[in-house]
Amino acid sequence: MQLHFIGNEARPGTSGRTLPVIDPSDGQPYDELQRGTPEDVDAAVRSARQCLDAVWSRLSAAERGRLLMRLSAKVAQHADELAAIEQRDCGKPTRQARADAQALVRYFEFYAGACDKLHGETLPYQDGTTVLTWREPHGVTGHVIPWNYPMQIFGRSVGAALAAGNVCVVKPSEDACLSLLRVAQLAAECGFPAGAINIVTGYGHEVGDALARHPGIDHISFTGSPRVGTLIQQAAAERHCPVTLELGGKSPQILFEDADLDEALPVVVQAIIQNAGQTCSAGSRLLVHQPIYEAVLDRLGGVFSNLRVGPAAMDLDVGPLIRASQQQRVWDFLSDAQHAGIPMVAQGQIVEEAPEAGFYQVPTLLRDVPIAHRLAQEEVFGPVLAAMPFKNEDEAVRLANGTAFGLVAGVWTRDGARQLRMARRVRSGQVFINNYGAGGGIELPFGGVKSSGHGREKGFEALYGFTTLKTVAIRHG
Ligand code: TXE
Repeated sequence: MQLHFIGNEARPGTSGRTLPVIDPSDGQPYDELQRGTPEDVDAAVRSARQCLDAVWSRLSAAERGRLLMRLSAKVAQHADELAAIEQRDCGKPTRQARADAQALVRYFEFYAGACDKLHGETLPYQDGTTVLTWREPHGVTGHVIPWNYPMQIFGRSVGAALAAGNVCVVKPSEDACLSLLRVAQLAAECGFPAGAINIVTGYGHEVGDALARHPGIDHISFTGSPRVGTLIQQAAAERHCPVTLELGGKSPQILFEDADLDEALPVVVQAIIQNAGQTCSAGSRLLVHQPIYEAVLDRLGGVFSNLRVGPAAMDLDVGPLIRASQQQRVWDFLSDAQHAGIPMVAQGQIVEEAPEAGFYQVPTLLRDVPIAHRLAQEEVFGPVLAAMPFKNEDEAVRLANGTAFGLVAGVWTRDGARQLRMARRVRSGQVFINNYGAGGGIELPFGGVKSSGHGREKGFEALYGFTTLKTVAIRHG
């Protein structure tokens, strides 16, 4: 039985109710979580505030950095244990679960080193006046975390918030929170003061909503669906609380006729099958220059039909999806595609060892997907790649920018001038040229434009979002 983590203690919730933890590989429950309440959120916020006032705000930036560095080392020591927890909870193939644990090590390491490099400026102003800017923490930050990369998203969001001098209340997803409860314990063992990191588990509409509305929360960061992002922003707007939103994407991979296909195609495949396509930056649309369209589909078709899907512990190309409703969501998209007459090029296979009740979905390559179809417009969040041809650069830009999202884009061409033109013309938070970083790059600022959200996480840039700037003007004559 899992408990909340508040004030460095494992605590039962006030409701006395629990939720099952389900293994996506076999669909069976194997543990229980607390079903949190607004009262539990309140207890966590109070614990965080006390910590901020009495301890955390009095630490120097270097002391915060040392704590984060210790936590990074501790996570590294426990990396195999954390990867095993994440693997079972989220259905991640072994290599992915291990990569996620290593990413958490790097996030804490990066933000440990960044703590004492965040500073303000002195500004030119009137004679006899000195003007300074200070970067101050918001205070108590709220973090609503999804189920696709719990450790990675915790690292980028909570790591940066702590580095900037905030204390945190975290609401992980009801579908995946075991690794984060363990990381919070490890932080306590490293000497993080009681209340610096608090975790309240439960449903989004109960715990997440209470967090977004709580008057003691000074900033809220959210990664998840556009629908819930809107709800969080509305709740936060009631009390003018700043928010950072990362709401996914429909990211294009754009292949020009002069692309190095031997380099590009393995990356294109990986960018849609990684984590079974449940990645905000998944390269879920493939835009291909007309002269190479057939050849590209031919080659990719061969690769897709050999992809194997099965239980997480088998460490195949693709593991299960997170839950039955997510599986149903992917099936609905595919059945819409079939009704619309969208041709399927190839599908992978589910291995015999996969239990019937697991949430499996084969990787699927579809072609000639019209830009207006929902398969080209909405996030499927499964291993489904929608290919379409383009005639020239203008059409490539029009298609790339033709959705409500704008998170990441990949451009594959050897032409240097075209590389720069495309990087300028595509509307997204990140553009990768001749490479693609689906979720990678701790150091690289990450976030979207349009419906993909606003604010930036990762890299040094994240620290600005977790601070507020104070201008101090001193008239001294
Ligand atoms: O997301 P939700 P779901 C997208 C992806 C996926 C779809 C639905 O397309 O298919 O969203 O997934 C919490 N107030 N992404 O339904 O509901 C919830 O408990 C406050 C993209 O799982 O947005 C969880 O912790 N919080 C994405 C978190 O929000 C609420 C990652 C995300 O869940 C809440 C996940 C409420 N009213 C899904 N309701 C990405 N950008 O990487 C739910 N939550």
